[in-house]
Amino acid sequence: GTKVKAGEESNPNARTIEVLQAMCDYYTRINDHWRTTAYRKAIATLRRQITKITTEEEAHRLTNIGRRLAQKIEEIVTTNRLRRLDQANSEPLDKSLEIFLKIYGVGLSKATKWVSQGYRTLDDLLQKADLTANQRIGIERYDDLNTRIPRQEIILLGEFVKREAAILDPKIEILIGGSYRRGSDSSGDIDLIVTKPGTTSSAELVPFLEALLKKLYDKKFLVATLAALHSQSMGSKEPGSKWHGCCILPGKKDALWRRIDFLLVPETEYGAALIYFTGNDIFNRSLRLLASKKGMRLNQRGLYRDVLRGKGRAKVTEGELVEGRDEKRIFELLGVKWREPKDRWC
Ligand code: DCP
Ligand code: MG
Ligand code: MN
Repeated sequence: GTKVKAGEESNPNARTIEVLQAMCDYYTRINDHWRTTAYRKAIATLRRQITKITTEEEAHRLTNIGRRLAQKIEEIVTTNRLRRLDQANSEPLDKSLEIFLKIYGVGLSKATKWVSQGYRTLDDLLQKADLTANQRIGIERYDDLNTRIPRQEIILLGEFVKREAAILDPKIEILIGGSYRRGSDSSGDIDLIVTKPGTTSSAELVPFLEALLKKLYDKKFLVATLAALHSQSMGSKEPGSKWHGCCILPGKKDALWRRIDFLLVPETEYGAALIYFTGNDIFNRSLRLLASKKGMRLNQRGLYRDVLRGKGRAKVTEGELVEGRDEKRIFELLGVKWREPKDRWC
């Protein structure tokens, strides 16, 4: 996003960051994840600089800034603009494509295909296209699902779930992760991490979640399922540990449909899962890379050591679990200073 950190104006690279951010926003809009990530990383690096970076060479010496980005940085500093950005702004992305790309769960290939088939509006899709159940939900609830959720509503939604969960099983613990845990004042969805003391596998939590989901449907809190608990569509290594769907705040007038995710986590993996589900995604990637450089492996289940790696860091053996339970301990073992969730947005 276009988040501006306090004190950004005083950063010596403020103008460069501003232009790169606009370029990053453009790549986000056209769903170019690879370039979006490259720009986000470069911006994160620039934010940490205490001097103004003025040349390609200087920029290229910094972490996460490749040759082409370094050239762009020099161009911005010398001309105060970026030709590539001017060009992006003057070639408005095909309007239909832009609309289709904002349908929940729709990527560039699907959106492009629909445009090439002659569809131009959401109505065209509803009436003529061959849609999956999820695509239909994404279109019918297009405005709702493209509206960010205010922090106060996240709190209310979370309280609703926690209340029902406590009635079913008072030992269950539910924490709101994702951007909410990082302190965002609005979120794209609500991410709930479910655990229980004494559990060692997420399978032990499945009966509870099934009962909870049923109750939440009965209470008209849940309104749609996008990825069921037992679907393997999400490529999860442990099927049956997550659920994705939509919910509304019961009793609220004109309540919008909101995206809601549940993640089941045994106590033994809670710390690693917290790190993963708190994010953000870039922060997670950098921690994982660091672990791999230290001969370890971090995933959403734990930190492992003695991982044998072959060519290109490809994993050969699983390694031995060092820590899964304790979030702070994982930072320590990685040799990283503890970062509060609010400081984990890049
Ligand atoms: N995550 C990740 N890599 C991904 C997707 C997710 O590491 N490709 C992790 C980090 C995210 C967390 O899962 O913070 C939750 O995913 P969300 O997509 O819900 O992202 P956020 O909660 O961070 O942001 P938003 O406000 O858009 O929901
Ligand atoms: Mg989220
Ligand atoms: Mn989510």
